[in-house]
Order: sequence, then structure tokens, then C-alpha cells
Amino acid sequence: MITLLDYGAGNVRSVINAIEKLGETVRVAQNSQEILAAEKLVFPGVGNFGNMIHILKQKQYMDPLKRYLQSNRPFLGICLGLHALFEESEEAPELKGLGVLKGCARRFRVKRSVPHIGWNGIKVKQPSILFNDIQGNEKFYFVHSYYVDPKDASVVMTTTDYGIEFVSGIQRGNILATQFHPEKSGSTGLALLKNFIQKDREPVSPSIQPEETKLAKRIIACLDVRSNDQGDLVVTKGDQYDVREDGAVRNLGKPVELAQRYFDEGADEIIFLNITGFREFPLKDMPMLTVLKQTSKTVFVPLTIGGGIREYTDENSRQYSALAVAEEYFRSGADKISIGSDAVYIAENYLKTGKKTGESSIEQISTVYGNQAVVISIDPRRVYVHGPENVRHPVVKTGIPGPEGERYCWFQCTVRGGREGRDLDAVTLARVCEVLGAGEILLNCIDRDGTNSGFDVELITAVKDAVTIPVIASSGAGCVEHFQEVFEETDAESALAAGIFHRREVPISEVKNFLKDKLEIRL
Ligand code: 1PR
Repeated sequence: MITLLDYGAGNVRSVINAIEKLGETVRVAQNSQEILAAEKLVFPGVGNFGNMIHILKQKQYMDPLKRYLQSNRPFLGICLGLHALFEESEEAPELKGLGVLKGCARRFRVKRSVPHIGWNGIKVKQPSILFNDIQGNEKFYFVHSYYVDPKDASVVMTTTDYGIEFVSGIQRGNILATQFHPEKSGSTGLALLKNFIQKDREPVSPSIQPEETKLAKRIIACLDVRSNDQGDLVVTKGDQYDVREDGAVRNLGKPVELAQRYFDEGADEIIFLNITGFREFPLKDMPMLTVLKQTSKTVFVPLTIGGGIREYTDENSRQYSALAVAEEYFRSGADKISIGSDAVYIAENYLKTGKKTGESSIEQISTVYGNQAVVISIDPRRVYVHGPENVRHPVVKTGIPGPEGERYCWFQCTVRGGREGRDLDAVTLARVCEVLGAGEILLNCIDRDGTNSGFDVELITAVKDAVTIPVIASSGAGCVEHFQEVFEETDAESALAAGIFHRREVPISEVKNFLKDKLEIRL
């Protein structure tokens, strides 16, 4: 029996699902006695250090946790569950951590995008039970802006390179903790978790020791989900956002089955977009929650969900915050949420007032769950102009002239699934959302969506140059060469496709096989 510490933020469902998949039972600790009585304790932390410590204090978990750790019983901390072991964190300097290990968590100050999101390797510094059946050259899923800096070098179990060499795992006696998420790291992560669960494991070192670890470019599958005219929830796909063919909504499969297929085929991440979420209140749209719950049972890579994440008042005047909507998604198995239309309204307001309100969905969700949990989905469309003069938006010189031979354009934001253009451009939106706390940009492109004509490199370059958070290039992938082009010509950390994967025109494995000698890829 594994006892799991759920302090109430983040996606613990995936950890429970992963442990159960390995045949072990999980009990979620409900009080301090259950922490003290644990045989093996797993502490998965996601989000913000300050918020975590507040809740641990409120629930009076600090003391029992310290006592459990001092008794050297088996413990596995994940992500923030690693940071919690230290004395403090730059993320919330006013609060003290458990202080079981000396040192602190520091923010990345590197010339790379922060958060560090994606699949990276480990360099093993000491044998551990966790490394049985691990070769040493595998990649694990990371998502964080802070890393731990222990004072005592003897606790370092693994390091990872990302601009600097940082500590990605610690071990002291039976206390183990990883910065990466084993529960999100596919079969490799499950193997590592199994080693913690099993009783008979001896400490070993993997046979391969990489000199340097590298972050892989991520290949992401995107599932646009909505109800069709018969009321069934289906994966659909638009051509420039028009999902109807001969009047009917295109049906390309069932969401849970398709997600499973993409996990099996090697997708590094899966995104669900509830594309009609802007119309209805998503918490009424329980099927999406069911899709997440079912998918997260067997799919052990990160899951993002978008559509309808905003504040809402129902017909009885009951108010729901965007945070409450997001919370429901996280508890159902989402690792990140994506905000589309609401981000545009928030940015417009911010540009008008020049002030952060602290009340917006972006600010609220990132404060509780961390920046890395908030993705901004942008749906831009090109607006061609004859020159940069008299245009209030950042204009780029384009190699793809407009219908009247225009050599310049800007990228207009839209809301409500591309139905309504706004007086705001994608570059400014991305910049403002980063300031407000977003951790990643999902950059779609209405002009390229479903066209198979390649990613809009000009758009991606313009947005990527404006932010320091990771960007997912989306829309237009038609062949393997398009992925090479977007990774070689832009600094996008990941590339997403939908149509070619759904229709089996280009499988994910083919994309990865093609890229593997050219770029860093997770195989
Ligand atoms: O505004 O917060 O409710 O979020 C709605 C979400 O639904 C947004 O993320 C928006 O992008 C998405 N959405 C709304 N309408 C559509 C539509 O297609 N009619 N889908 C839509 C957007 C775009 C991509 C697609 C790529 C790759 N989907 O994510 O998967 O373009 O496609 P391809 O490889 O086939 O070219 P809110």
C-alpha cells in the first residue's frame, strides 16, 4: 500500500493512476495520523511553492511530514515534493520549507525558455533502487521554473543540463525525490515508479552515462473535441477552423481511443481542445471531464485541456471562477489548461489600464498551480497591409505576399474559435500573457489550419522573439519535412499536428524517425 499526500493542488490523479497501473493500491492521506502511519509515502507536488507551504501548514501536515522523513522511511517526492524538502525557495522567500535537507530552490536564470518544459535526460551520480531496468539514456518529463540547490553534495542523485547543470534528483537514505515526473514519463517513468513500489530492489547504476543531457523537441498530437449533431462527443478537424463538411461535423474518432493511440505511437504530449467550450459552461459539459479521467488512466504523458476556461455565472446567478473550472480539470487528470478567448479579453483590459488585477484567470490559475500549468492558445489570422506605416500593431515583412501583392502583414487575434477578429495582435497578446503569468504559448494559425501547407514560420518567429516562455508551433503540418523546417527555422520548443495524425497520413513514429538524426528527439 502506497500512501499519497494530496495537499489539494495539481494533478495527483495521474500519480494514483500510474501506481494502480503497476498493481499497487493507493491510499490518499486524509490526516496527519495517516502520514505517520504510511509504509511508503509519495508526495507529488505541482504548482507554486508558497501555495503548497500555506496548505501544508493549514492542514497541519508540516510536523508529521518532518517526523516521517526523520524516521527514514521510504519517501518519493515529485517536483514540488522535492522542493518541499529544502529550507526555502526563491519562489516564496518569506516561507520556510520542511528543511529536512539544507539548501534552497532557485529560479532558472539561463538563456533558454523558462519554464523548462519537456523531455530531458539524467546523469546519475549515485546508485539507487530507482534505476533498476533503466539504461541511462532515457528521457523524462520535466516542467518547472525552479530547481534545488543542495548544500550537501552527497544527496545529489541525478543532474540534468538546461543552460546550467542542475540537480534533478536527490537521495538520502530512503528519501528519494525527482524534479521530473515519473508518472508523466511513459513506460520509462513507470519502470522507475515500480522500483520504488517493489520491496526487493537493490541500488544500481545505469549502464549508460550521458556526458550532456539535451531537451528534446516535442511532437504533440492535438484533438479538437466537440459534440456532433447526434450529440456524440467526437474528435473533429477543421479546414481553417471550419469543421463541417457537407453540413455535418467531421468525425475523426473517439477522444479517449485516439489519445490512447497517440500515446502508443510515441506522442510527447496530448492536447484536448473543447472547441465549443466558449459557448457553454464547461463544468456542465461533463463528458470532457470523463474523457480526461479515462485518458489519464492509461496515458502517461502530459495532458493539456482547453476550451471555456473563464469566469462564469449560471442561470441561478451562481458565480464560478475560472480557477474553479481549471481545478475541476486538474483533478480529472489535466496537467495544464489552455486559455483562448479569455486571454484576449484579459490582455485587452490590461493594455487599457496598464494594471494587473490579480483577478484574471491567467493570474489566479498560475498563482495556485504555477506558470507552467497555464498555456495560452492563440488563434491568429494574417491581416495584409501595404506597409508598416499607420498600423498600430507589430508588422512583419512577409515572403508570402497578400492577395493584392501586399508585402507586409500583422497577426490578428480572434476569439470564439476564430469567429471574431479583435484589435489585438498575437505578438502583443503573447507578451502580455507572459507578464500576467502564463507559462507556454500554443500558437495556432487559422490561415494554415488543416491546409497541410506547413507551419507559418514568420508568425512563429515573430511570437517566439517576443517571449521567453516556450512556444508550441501549431497548424499546417502536412509532411515530416515541415517539422524539420519549423524546428530549424524557428526556436519553437515543440510542434503540434492534428489532421495528418488523425488520418494516419503521417504517423508520429515517422516524424520522429525522420527527425532523429537531425535534432534531439525522444524515441
Ligand atoms: O476560446 O478558451 O474557449 O478555447 C477554445 C479553444 O478551441 C482554442 O484553443 C481554439 O484554438 C480552439 N478552437 C476553437 N474553434 C476551433 C476550430 O477549429 N473551429 N480549434 C478550434 C483550433 C486548432 C489547432 C489544430 C491545429 C493543427 N484547433 O489546435 O489542432 O491547427 O491542425 P492541423 O495539423 O490539421 O493543421 P476558448
